[in-house]
Amino acid sequence: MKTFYNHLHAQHHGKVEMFRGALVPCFEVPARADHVVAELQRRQLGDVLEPQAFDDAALAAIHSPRYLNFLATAWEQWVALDAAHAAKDILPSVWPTRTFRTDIEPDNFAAKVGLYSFDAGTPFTRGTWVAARAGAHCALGAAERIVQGDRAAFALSRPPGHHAGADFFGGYCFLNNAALAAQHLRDAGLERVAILDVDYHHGNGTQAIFYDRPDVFFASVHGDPRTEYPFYLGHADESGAGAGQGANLNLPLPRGTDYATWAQALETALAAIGRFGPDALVVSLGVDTFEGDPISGFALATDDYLRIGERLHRAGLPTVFVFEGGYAVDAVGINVVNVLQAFA
Ligand code: SP5
Ligand code: ZN
Repeated sequence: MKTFYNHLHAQHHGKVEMFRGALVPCFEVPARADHVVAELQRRQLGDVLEPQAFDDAALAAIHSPRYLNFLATAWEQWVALDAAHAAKDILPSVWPTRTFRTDIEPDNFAAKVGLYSFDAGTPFTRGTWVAARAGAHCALGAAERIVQGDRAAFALSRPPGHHAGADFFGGYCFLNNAALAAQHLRDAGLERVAILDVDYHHGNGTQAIFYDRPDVFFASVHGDPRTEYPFYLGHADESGAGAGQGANLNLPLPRGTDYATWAQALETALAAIGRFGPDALVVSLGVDTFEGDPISGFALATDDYLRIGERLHRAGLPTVFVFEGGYAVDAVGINVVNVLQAFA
């Protein structure tokens, strides 16, 4: 299985995120991807390639023009406010909640940051746009391998993507890599694509992007949003809208869930995907379901990731794996590569 990776990911290196009234060091760090690359190479699990550059039009198939323009210019706008800003990251501090307007982009920079974000845990740094774009190209490159007939490919994208919507960032995500991969498959002529999101956190961005579409099925196994981030989406009664009715499946599970229960939800998701009958599968591969994860609450063990990989192989679909969360930095490489190696 080929892996698509770009060293430019390291240019996204946030300093701090807001947590319980304090700024704490970011959990989403460059070392996460470095550990995955090292483990892939240690086990010799196929080539690690830099993706080709894709036109920004590929990003516009998922993200809005004004959001992409914001991402591309945010850092220069920030530094233009005050040269001293170059030493600090951008963090939002004000948001348009219910009753506010979101159709008008404010001139004020802080107001723009809030318009295009949903949490204070996702710093935008000097290198964020370069890294996020390179990560999106990894997802597009991996999807293109499937178009060319490979059984599987891995996008080692960083920053992650599944919390990013058509026009917002948050949850450490800026561009929705899994959505871009799925759309690339559609645009290449595959009629139906399924996305299976196994990250601990609900993929609110991916769900929102495809919620009213019948051609892309979204299934997610995740921590119950009543107690777990991102809180405001991911409930079991969200089944799609309009033409997309029935093409969304959420399987929320309580904090503390172990592999036996988690694996039953995986079966439910795969059965629904089987009924949908996709031409390919995109897996949002977060490994923050790991028992040692510092910000999550499931109890999967390192060997369980081998079983996940075997099970996904038995689903029998051409599969694009896209890296998402997983914050136990020393284990993230082993856990991700367990899935990939067992699949291969
Ligand atoms: C892609 C992804 O996995 N994004 C997750 C974003 C979660 N952000 C909120 C983190 C809350 C941190 N809670 C710290 C608990 C420490 N005990
Ligand atoms: Zn996550």
